[in-house]
Amino acid sequence: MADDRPGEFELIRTYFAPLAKDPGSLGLTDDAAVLSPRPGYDLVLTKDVLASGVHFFAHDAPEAIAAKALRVNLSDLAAKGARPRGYLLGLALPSDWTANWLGRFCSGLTADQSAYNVQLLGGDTIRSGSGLQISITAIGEAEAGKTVRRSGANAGDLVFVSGTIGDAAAGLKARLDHSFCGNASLDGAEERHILDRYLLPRPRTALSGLLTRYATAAMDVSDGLFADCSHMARASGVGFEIEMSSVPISSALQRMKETVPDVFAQCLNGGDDYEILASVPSAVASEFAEKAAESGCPVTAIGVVTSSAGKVKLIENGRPMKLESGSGFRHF
Ligand code: TPS
Repeated sequence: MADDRPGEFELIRTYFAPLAKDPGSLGLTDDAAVLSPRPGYDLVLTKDVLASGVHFFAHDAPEAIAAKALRVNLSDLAAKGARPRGYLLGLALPSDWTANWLGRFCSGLTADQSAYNVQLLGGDTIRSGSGLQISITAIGEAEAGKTVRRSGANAGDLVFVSGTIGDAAAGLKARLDHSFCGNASLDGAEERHILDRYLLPRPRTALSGLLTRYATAAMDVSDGLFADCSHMARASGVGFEIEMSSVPISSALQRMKETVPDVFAQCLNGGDDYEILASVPSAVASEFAEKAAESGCPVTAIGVVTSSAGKVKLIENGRPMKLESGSGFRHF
């Protein structure tokens, strides 16, 4: 069979060079990109590696796979209070890749580049020994010294989360079990909502400036809400007390709560949410929430920071609930 797929250099010229308009990318013609941070700004760097079967399914739409790979990185930048500037792309293609697949993957990147105002700065493409793998390094900038860490939460701060929690984990369950939506009595719109939340995270870039202004600590929720609360509590040397009934959920999750309560509980800590978890001093908490709502990314107070180091206490109907140990997503 004739192989009409482009070779490595033609592939860069045809597919990737049109994505690299930032002069620092040198048109993808050199060994490296060159980036000057603006005076008074820090560069903020983050990388996520995604693999088929681990973060997405091999037969998912190439546009959506591209968008997810970029967006999970933009979510990390937002959580640190940084604005995105560009990204590096490492792509390991399975041996049966097609020009059509790559074209669609690149149109997914093109759409998100204009939606989030970023450009491809450089990268590398190889043939994978196994399935598709994508590694993106996103580069952002934040006013010097103003990035938000996981480690700054203080006792008395309020704990906030953006958007709604659990939809993506429910979407993953629906992908794995075709009777899932029927069993949970979800209607068509609710089903589309959870499937969409699984495949297409919405990085909360609009919150980055508010986090640098108001938050004492922040991170994005990717491993599971309570697992990530534990990560932030430990990093800050404080405890969290979370009121379960305050955790914001969509109407799809509300229905799951009524129809399949055990599965609902698992979804709350299932991960893939890409929402922002932040601690904010109580004196400025309502101002933060008002400004977040104005920015189009509403936030909800779900609890308080306590002085019991590393402990996350979940409260339901006034009673403490046990947090399963080892809960949340782990690769190893
Ligand atoms: C096919 N999942 C994978 S990685 C991760 C989660 C919740 C945590 C965040 O990733 N199976 C498939 N797709 C998925 N998204 C999952 C399982 C769930 P990382 O720790 O790499 O940043």
